[in-house]
Amino acid sequence: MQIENARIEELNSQLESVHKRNFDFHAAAITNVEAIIDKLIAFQVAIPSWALGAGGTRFGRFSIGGEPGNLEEKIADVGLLHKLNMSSGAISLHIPWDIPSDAAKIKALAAHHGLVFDAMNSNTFQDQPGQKLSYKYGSLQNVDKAVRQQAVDHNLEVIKYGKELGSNSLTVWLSDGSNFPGQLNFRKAFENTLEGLQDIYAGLPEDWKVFVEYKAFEPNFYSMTVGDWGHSLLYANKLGPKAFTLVDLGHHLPNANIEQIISLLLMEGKLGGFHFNDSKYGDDDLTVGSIRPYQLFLIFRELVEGMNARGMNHATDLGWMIDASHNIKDPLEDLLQSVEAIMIAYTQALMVDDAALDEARQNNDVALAQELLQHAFRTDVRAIVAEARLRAGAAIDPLGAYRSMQVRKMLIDERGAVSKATGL
Ligand SMILES: [Mn+2]
Repeated sequence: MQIENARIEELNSQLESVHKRNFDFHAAAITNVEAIIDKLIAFQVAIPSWALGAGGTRFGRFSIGGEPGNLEEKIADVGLLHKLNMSSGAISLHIPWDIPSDAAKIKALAAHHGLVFDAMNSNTFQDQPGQKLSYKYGSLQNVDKAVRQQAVDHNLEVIKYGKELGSNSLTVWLSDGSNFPGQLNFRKAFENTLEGLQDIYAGLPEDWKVFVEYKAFEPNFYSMTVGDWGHSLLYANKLGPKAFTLVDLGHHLPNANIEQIISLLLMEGKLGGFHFNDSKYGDDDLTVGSIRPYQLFLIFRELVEGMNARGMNHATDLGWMIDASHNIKDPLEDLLQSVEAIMIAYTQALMVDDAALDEARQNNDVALAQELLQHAFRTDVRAIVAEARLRAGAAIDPLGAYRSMQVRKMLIDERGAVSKATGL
């Protein structure tokens, strides 16, 4: 299905006068509101292909119906999201789930929906049907050179597909690690992994980046070979200028100060990509901003401050992606909510009075420094975000529009109630 512009305009016209009143009221209190709106319009968050169906836990999976059954339908779903919010203009693919049989056709289809291809993702955390060697004891860290080579070859193949589609980055997340003390020699596991990453790095096209994603635990519960930002930064520094650390919000030990990690990675010029989600306990992969919105704001605050300090383009110099799973909600509704939470936190981060904050810090005025941050966080910026959307041609209220148009019902009519998407 496709959403017609006229339908969006019709729904917007019903909301426009209330929106205008809200916007005028809130905009009057923000000094740089026009500059903020320009930045919001430019900012795009990639949608991962594996988040468009119902997610599962190890206990079960409950289909929501109308799930995309192939790459074409996944692109169509992201196209629907982008049409509604004009902030989801990229899709991130996962190989082997999304191998394009006809790259030119897939590229044209994405362009038709206004989408580009974000980072490509490899998969060495599962064994695929017909695969020669098993990743049961790790991929790049494996004690068997032949298994390591198989994992390297897979990543090189992912780069090949990415080149065909016009992507320019590869995200490597390894589930490698150990479940029990004694299982691994940590140093040898690191060295094997580095050697494999070097082989992959050598296969990167000139204008590509590789993102090394870390995760503190799961699926291995004693050690992870790329377990934290220190490990990832070590690999990235040893690999070279095209290698960067990728931060996934759910991949830390409880209560880690993620905003500080971000500040220091940006200082080193080694933050490359970002995966948004939210969690209460571990890698819960919940809707962005649903549990800890203040943490999300503080993270965005460091992102904006650190990118500004290096003269970086907010929209293009880092890879922005949602990496979440949807066990009980309609994934498309959940993704609309996540993008909205990201745009709100970004807006609030852009509102912080940097000069006043610098001065408060210089004077060791701790209370004022806190006030300056919390003033931005406590400001209702929803109308600012909606205005940016309206100007970009999207819906004032994307979730409301999605429901008014009965998009899920139409997808179920089109694809059936038992379709099942590939993913996590
Ligand atoms: Mn991730």
